[in-house]
Amino acid sequence: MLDVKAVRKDFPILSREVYGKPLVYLDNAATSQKPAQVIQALVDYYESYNSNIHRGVHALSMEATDRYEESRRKFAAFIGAPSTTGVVLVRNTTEAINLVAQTWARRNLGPGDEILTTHMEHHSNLVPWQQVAQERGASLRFIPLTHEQALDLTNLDSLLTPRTKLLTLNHMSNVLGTINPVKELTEAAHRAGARVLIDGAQSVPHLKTDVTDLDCDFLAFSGHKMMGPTGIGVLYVKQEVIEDMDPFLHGGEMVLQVWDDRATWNDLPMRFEAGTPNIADTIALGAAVDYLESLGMDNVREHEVAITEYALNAFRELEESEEVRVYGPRDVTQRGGIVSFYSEAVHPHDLGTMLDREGIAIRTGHHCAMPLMGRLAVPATARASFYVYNTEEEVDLLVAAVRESIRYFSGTRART
Ligand code: 7TS
Repeated sequence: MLDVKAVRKDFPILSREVYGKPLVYLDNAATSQKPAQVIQALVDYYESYNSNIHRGVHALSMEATDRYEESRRKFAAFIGAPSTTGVVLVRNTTEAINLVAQTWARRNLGPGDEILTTHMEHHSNLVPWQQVAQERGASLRFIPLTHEQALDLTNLDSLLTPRTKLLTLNHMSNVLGTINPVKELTEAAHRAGARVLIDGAQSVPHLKTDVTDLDCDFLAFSGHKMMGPTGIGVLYVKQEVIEDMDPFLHGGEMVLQVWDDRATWNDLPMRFEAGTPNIADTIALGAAVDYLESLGMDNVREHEVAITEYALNAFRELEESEEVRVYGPRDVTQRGGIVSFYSEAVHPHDLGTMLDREGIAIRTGHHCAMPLMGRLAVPATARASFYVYNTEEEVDLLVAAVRESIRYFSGTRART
């Protein structure tokens, strides 16, 4: 069990006020807050050993190189990767997915081929595939949703065909919180001869992830959603796949030898990391991984299951009076700590603004999932998303403020 009180003390920002009220931060699916240990890792780097890496013979450069590569080893261990060969450091999930689209997919997709994805993807795991499909004459197919917004796998056999070259899907939806059965889907996709990309942006920060067990070919995730800084993310690629991939950006760092008219590539995974990398943030993400490991990912999950269950119960009365619709599976073992909801009485943006005045930070909008909004038949939703430092008291404040906003806007409407 997490000692949430103690955890909260590690996050300096949680003691600030917003409009004179204690901050209630419920926008963790957008980005998480950072513990002092991560902030200190950034300060230590810039104060004590800031220098460029991999090429230097001086002490600072060697120290920075060691710490940078140590972080890469931490990321590999955190996701159960067999080695660091397939652990490519990028800016974020979006860049990781685009890297796969620009390299592996452009080379391996041709006319008539299919990319299978789902109706609950973030734009980052949809638009790159639209682009590649257009360029290569391939097409996109979609796994539809059930009425509880889980994946409807009834017709999987007809969706996964010999033409399917890639299955790409999120492990956890950023709108619905739905946890998708990625291991079973990976097995099915491999049987059909397709490669599998898992968008782990929402899952890696919250669920113990083991790429060896999942057997996926690619896994993408962002450091900033798992207590690390912005600007650093990871693309994991299975060894047999990365060995057959061409570099995407060309220049320094990614080459071994260069002549006037040609060059050879550096070892893996460096050949995918052209130019000076994001040294400070990589090292600080290493500190974030240490922090998460010290909490224990099983404890992280246990806390989030409990708080999500509490939140779903707290919303029940508003649901029963049909003032609020809550999306995603009812079974908390099938979902993460993301609760999207919608009220006919108040536009999500107005709701978000009202909650903000109470110091409560939630996200409102389409959450970069416009096609999904269309399927839910709403213009936008309000979304609360939890992490290790959130408490039941904060959920109570959220639900009370939502109730109050609905009353206020219903009253306004009645008066006009
Ligand atoms: N995939 C999923 C499932 C996401 O939730 C996000 C970000 C991304 C990809 C892109 O991550 P990035 O780090 O490259 O931007 N999701 C959100 C969100 O839900 N609100 O703000 C960002």
